[in-house]
Amino acid sequence: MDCLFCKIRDGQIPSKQVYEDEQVLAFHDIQPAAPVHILIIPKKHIASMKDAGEEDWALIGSVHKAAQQIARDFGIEESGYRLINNCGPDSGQVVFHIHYHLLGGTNLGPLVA
Ligand code: DGP
Repeated sequence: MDCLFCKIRDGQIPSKQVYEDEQVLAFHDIQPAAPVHILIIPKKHIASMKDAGEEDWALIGSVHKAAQQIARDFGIEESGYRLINNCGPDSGQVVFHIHYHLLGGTNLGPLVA
């Protein structure tokens, strides 16, 4: 399977990792859109949120839990942060392995300009 984030998970493509547990991995986005811009992925390959099954919701919960921990580690828990999942072409999803963007470190302004 030709998946960029599976390759990052498997160490075939380098990344700046900031968090790892049994089920979740997180690393810096290569094109940061904010002072803190971390991508958080389930290690399991699921292309998109629309493809998540009943058995995956605990895993998605673990991704959210990791986001809380990472925000804490980066000192942005109190100032606030945004957690975004793009699902499908209209959202701008370009990498088809579920991921959340954790954005913060500045006032992000309105979600849609
Ligand atoms: P999305 O549009 O939601 O599918 O976001 C994909 C993100 O992945 C985008 O912000 C840029 C990031 N990205 C693309 N290629 C790489 C890469 O090779 N390494 C890292 N760390 N991030 C990447």
